[in-house]
Amino acid sequence: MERTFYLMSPASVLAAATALAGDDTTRTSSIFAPVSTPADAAYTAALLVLAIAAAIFLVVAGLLAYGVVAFRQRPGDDGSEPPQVYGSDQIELAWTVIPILVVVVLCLVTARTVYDVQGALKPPGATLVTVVGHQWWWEIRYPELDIVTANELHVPVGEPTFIDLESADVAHSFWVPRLAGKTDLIPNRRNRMWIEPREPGLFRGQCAEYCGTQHAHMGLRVYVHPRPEFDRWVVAQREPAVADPTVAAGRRVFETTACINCHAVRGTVATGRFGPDLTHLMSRATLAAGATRMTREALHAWLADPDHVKPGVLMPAMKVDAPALDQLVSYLVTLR
Ligand code: HEC
Ligand SMILES: [Cu+2]
Repeated sequence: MERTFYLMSPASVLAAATALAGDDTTRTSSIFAPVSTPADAAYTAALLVLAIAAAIFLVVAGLLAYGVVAFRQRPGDDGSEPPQVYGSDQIELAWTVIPILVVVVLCLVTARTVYDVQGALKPPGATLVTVVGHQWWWEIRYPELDIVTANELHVPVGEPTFIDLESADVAHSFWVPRLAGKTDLIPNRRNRMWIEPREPGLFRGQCAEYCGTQHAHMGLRVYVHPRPEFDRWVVAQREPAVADPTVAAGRRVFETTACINCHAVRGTVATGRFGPDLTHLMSRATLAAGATRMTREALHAWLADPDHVKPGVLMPAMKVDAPALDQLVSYLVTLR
């Protein structure tokens, strides 16, 4: 996994992607399997539009097929023009009024769905999250819970979570197909959306607005938990970073390297915000917005040369020498 994808054969890319997807593939990201209120509304509207379009297609294609077969050229035709119909009020009214009715119905259904989804008021007690899009990762903050994490959003099941969307650089788009429609993250603007998942589990999302070379590796994972499990996650995330004395050497490397200008680890001198918060790094299943799994080896490869894992990435290779790199990785893996 520490190779760049485009140096690999299609078969090995597929193998790598399957390995990375792993257990997650049991839950697809199909828009046809909604599990959250806004996604349900969009799904219902989409089904109605599809049904109307299918009905129109069948009528038009059926008439066409009938015309082709019934009025085909036959032996003995005299080659003269068939009777021409001009200025039939009935026919012209029919092909004007029916499409207008169809369009009006589609407009009303769409307007209603948009109103239901966007007009929903935040009920008291809803979980609040701010998601900030970065090239190419997601900053996730829970303003009321004092939690900062990245790329993996945790929410309670059966309750609404309201999400404020912002961008630190270019336009991105937040899309978790089974939970809600897409909403853009625009610089200098705050968009809002919400989800209300009714099933626990892991739901995968992806940035849906091209935002630069690593747009495809701007994956998002939403973990939906039963309330008690979510509360336990919150308690763990609010803890300051583990301070394990056996990895003090690695911590020293971290704190004396430019890492701290870009990364924060709560309770240390590291307060940077350009890159993901590392306080509970190892609580995440994936590294670099889903580019690889979060393992010691992956971390090692990442720190040795992030560009090799995610070409074009905005984290520089820090050129830490080999012994210090080992110490640094040993420190990072204690950040649970
Ligand atoms: C110039 C700013 C910058 C510096 C310096 C920097 N990083 Fe990063 N780092 C980033 C950015 C940006 C990302 C997110 C990359 C992405 O996913 O596209 C990142 C990602 C990471 C990640 C993955 C986090 C996750 O949850 O996926 C780790 C771990 C990490 N950096 C550790 C370090 C360490 C250790 C150092 C010092 C040796 C360091 N970084 C130096 C900007 C920086
Ligand atoms: Cu993108």
